[in-house]
Amino acid sequence: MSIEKSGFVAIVGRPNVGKSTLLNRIVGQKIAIMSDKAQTTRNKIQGVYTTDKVQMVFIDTPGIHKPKHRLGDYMVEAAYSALKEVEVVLFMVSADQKRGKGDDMIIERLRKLQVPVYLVINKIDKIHPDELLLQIEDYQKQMDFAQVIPISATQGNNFETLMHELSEQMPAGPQYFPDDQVTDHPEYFVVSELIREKILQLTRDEVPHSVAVVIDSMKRNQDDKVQVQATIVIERDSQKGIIIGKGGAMLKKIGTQARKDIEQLLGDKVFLELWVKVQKDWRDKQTYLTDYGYRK
Ligand code: GDP
Ligand code: K
Ligand code: MG
Repeated sequence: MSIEKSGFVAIVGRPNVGKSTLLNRIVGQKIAIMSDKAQTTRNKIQGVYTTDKVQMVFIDTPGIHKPKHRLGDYMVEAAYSALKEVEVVLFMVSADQKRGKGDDMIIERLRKLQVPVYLVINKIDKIHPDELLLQIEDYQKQMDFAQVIPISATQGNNFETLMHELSEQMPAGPQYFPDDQVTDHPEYFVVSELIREKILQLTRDEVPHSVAVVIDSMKRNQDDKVQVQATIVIERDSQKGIIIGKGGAMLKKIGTQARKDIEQLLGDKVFLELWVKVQKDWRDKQTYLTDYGYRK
């Protein structure tokens, strides 16, 4: 058998509804390795699901609910425009939470889409079936969903149904990724920009705009914490002291503030490690970074 159908599925929903948990179930393993392959889209490919007949590429759109930082508006627009190009959008909500402002904000945008939107009500293990019916009724009043699928991402209820319905929705298409590839990450550059922004804000005019931040690695741990290692590259030794600060105070401040923004961006806890390096030819590296496809 070979792949006959393929397509993209976007998962949207406010934080903690269970998007990562579902993705982990989809890829059948904890996402621990992120490749450094370039991506042109601003939305991270979170998981690839491959059977003998169909390949579905799941993208997470973390920018949707967090338009707070400098790249915010751009991220939100990019996230929503990406939704036009997928085969299905999964709008995920949590069965044990009432519809809130965050949900309404997303629904408002989803209503304008031409692509089918599935309402995925997660965490049904936490509630009584009567409550579930009320939830479904409430959401169906907000917009027309192509499907309503209640699931439990942790227990696995209805998971097969969801995968089956999605597979049915996929058009004829090629295999985009090799069988064994489950994830890919394009967000290096935005993460490096967030760190660079903090350096410029906190050191003011003492460090020139030519400072570069290179992401050495980005890995997701077993507990879903994202581990980021980055190097701040400067051109002169004199700048090193400014960035590190007295007893490392400045570097710590940069790290703390950047970490908070990165957490907002990714929607997960982040462990950030920063190094400082003097290197006169860092511009080569910056060229390398633009290869990641990020364009403001
Ligand atoms: P995300 O922010 O949307 O990616 O949400 P996560 O996948 O990180 O899940 C947030 C929390 O909800 C975690 O503690 C999960 O273990 C929990 N969770 C996710 N799915 C379910 C579910 O189906 N049932 C229950 N009881 N908890 C769940
Ligand atoms: K989370
Ligand atoms: Mg998550």
